[in-house]
Amino acid sequence: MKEQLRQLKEEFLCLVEKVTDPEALETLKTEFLGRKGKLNAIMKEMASLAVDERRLVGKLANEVKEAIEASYGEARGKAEKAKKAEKAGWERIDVTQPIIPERGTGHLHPVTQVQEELEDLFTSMGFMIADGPELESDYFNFTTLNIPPTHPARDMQDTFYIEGYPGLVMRTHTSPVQIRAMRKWGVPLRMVAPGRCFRNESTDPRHEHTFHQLEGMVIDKGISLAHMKGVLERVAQHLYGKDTKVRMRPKFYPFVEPGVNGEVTCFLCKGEGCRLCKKTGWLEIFGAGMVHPSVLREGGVDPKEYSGFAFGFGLTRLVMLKYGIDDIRHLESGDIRFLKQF
Ligand code: FA5
Repeated sequence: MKEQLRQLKEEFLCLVEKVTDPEALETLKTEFLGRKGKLNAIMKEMASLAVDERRLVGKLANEVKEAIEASYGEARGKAEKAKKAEKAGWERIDVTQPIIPERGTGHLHPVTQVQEELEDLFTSMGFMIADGPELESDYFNFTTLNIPPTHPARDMQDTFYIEGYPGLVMRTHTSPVQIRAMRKWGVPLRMVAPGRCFRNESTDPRHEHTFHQLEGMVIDKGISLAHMKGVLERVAQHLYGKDTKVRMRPKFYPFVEPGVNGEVTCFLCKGEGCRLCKKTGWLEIFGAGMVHPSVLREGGVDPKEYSGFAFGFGLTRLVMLKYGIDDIRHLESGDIRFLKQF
């Protein structure tokens, strides 16, 4: 009888796998566990067993019943879900189905392509890749970066606010990852953090409400502006060729001191002056500077012992320059005719 019970269980487990219709599953269960079902038919023979043997067989029968019920429950859940999805017209994905040739395969967005290229370059220089939330706290986005609530620098980066959550903003830059990274990994630190940013501003060919930046930060003992220039030159030459020069001019950012505006020689006219660089011979591609002591303190780092630099590339701007895209708005448009070109 024990063998019969084991076989009964195996038989059910085998059959249940093949049934996908909820009603058919119910019928199968009744066939095995119903009043006139297979399990009861076996149990009827139990009366002829000795008391001890009957106890053992009874226990096994219960286990078999529980196993059958459990696998029935699981199969029924799956079947009902599939039926519901079918009713709602959800797409069934058959991963073995060959692609439709005329649609072709997709590819990475140009911003992602340039982002991955830069991630490779930075990891080869010993940088780690960090990440931070797009919905950021006002505190990390501004206050910890030396931009207190009443600071006029907040006007330059108006953003989107979330109704009912006054402490949260869509991050206006990737710089809050500086603080998050220092607090999480401590020093020495070498990281880059690419990501999406948001600003509430009128859009034009060079400005979008949604765009990408690539933040970078290096903190260690004895780090100077010369290290910063070396790293940024390496990036510029990687992007635009060996002859590219980097020019840094003072610019105010509350979270660095000194702060600079970084430009590279125009790759189109090689510094001669053209339409792309507005006849200046230079293209602006990043903001950077030596990390302000109070920002280091916010990150839990002692500014007497450590120094560092940080930079923020306009990643979307780099993509535009690399591919000669004349209007930033194409990049977030989702227009497949545009994206197919890259
Ligand atoms: C910043 O956002 C600073 N966080 C950069 C920084 C990091 C400075 C670390 C010092 C140290 P800024 O607002 O200048 O700086 O923006 C940096 C780059 O982001 C710009 O050069 C530009 O390429 C890009 N950018 C800014 N606003 C927009 C926008 N609305 N659309 C597209 N790109 C933008």
